[in-house]
Amino acid sequence: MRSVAFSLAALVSAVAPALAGVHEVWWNITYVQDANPDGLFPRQVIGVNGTWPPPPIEVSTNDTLLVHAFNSLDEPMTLHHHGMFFNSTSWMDGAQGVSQCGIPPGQSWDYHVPVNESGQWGTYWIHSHAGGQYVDGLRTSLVLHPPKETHQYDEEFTVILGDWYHDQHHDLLDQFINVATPVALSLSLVRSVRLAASHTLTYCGRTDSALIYFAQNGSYFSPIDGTTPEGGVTSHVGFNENGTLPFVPGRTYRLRIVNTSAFAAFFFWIDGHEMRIIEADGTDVEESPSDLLSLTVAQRYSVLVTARNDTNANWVIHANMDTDMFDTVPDALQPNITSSITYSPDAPLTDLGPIDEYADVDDLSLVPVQVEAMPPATSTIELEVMFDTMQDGTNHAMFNLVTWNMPLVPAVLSELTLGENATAVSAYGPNAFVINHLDVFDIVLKNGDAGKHPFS
Ligand SMILES: [Cu+2]
Repeated sequence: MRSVAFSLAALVSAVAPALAGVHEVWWNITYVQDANPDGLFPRQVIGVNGTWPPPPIEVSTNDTLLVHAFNSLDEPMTLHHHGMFFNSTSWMDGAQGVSQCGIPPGQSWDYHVPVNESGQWGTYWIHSHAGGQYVDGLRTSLVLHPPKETHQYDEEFTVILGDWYHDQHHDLLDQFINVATPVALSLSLVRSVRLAASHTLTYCGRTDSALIYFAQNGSYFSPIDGTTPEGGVTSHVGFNENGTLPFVPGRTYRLRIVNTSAFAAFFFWIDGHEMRIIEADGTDVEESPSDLLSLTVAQRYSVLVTARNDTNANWVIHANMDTDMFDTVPDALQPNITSSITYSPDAPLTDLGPIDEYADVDDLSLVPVQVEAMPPATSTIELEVMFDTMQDGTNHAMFNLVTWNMPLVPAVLSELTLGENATAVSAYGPNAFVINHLDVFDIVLKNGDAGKHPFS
């Protein structure tokens, strides 16, 4: 028995390294001209290797992900792998000024994402975490495939949602922080909140339009045959009504829906089809029927959708922005966008129109497949969110009446170099919190503003 156990152990250790691979991508972060995904306005965006949208990434959980990022922009940039754990390598987390300095123009940085060690799978996304670069387009989906999925389905699609702006993010920010801009007006333009803890969000309250598009196996879906989108450099991808998901009767599909917005929450539903939620933000959950999904910024849900038995009609997919979040809804803004499910290219499109009432997903009622008891918290951090005018007349968002300024030395680098002073809270500027390793703490967020706000 003993020798069998030993030889098995030897076999496992000999085999395991060979199973793990490295999923490598080379990303040259570039400005891309003439992107016109909504067909309304060609603009410069931030893309990858001269293309937009940036390539969607799908990785096996046997592998690590290695992103070789080269910065061809004229300002520092970073990449943040949203939702991924970087246990003991937090300098790979990509938050400029918090976990790293931005990659300088003309320089490169390799992001090692330990997919095979983090114990995570499911639906994530990647975005710039420097200034508002992701508002300018530096964002894409990241799907992690375990060797065996919890739920059964025949095929899967990634559904990417996002608000869309015709102005560059620098112009949006300038309008907001301008001393001449009265606070009420400026707040309707851009809201920038930087969470000192780990994340930066740029809230842009003046979106111009919205996008929905699809990916599978690391590629985007082309426009429907016969359509000629006003796409410019983005005309190879089917956006909104120019895109469609092909369905075959009898099959069950997994849709991985990601909200990559800067600001807008979406309501999502499919005419003539029911959805069953099976994943929330990387956690598999027991099947939970849902007519309507609500996704705030950065949220992801996977749903199972079983195809209809008939091919007599195609059906509209709805993605409506939650306009309650906007201070004003400009006349030109169409907050409700559509795409479709196609059974037959010749069948008519069925659009059941608006729904009576929006409702949020009751996410607290979702049941994880692997239930883990929540450990008791040993401390509480209270953060009150406010937007107000500073003494110099500029408008800022703030936690507990203190706005965030990017430190010269990112917090993680201070932590790694300060030795025994690393736990001195004063080393990290205002609104910093020092907690003990493996402590569990609650964050209580209080929204002191009149508008709704997402946090991630
Ligand atoms: Cu994020």
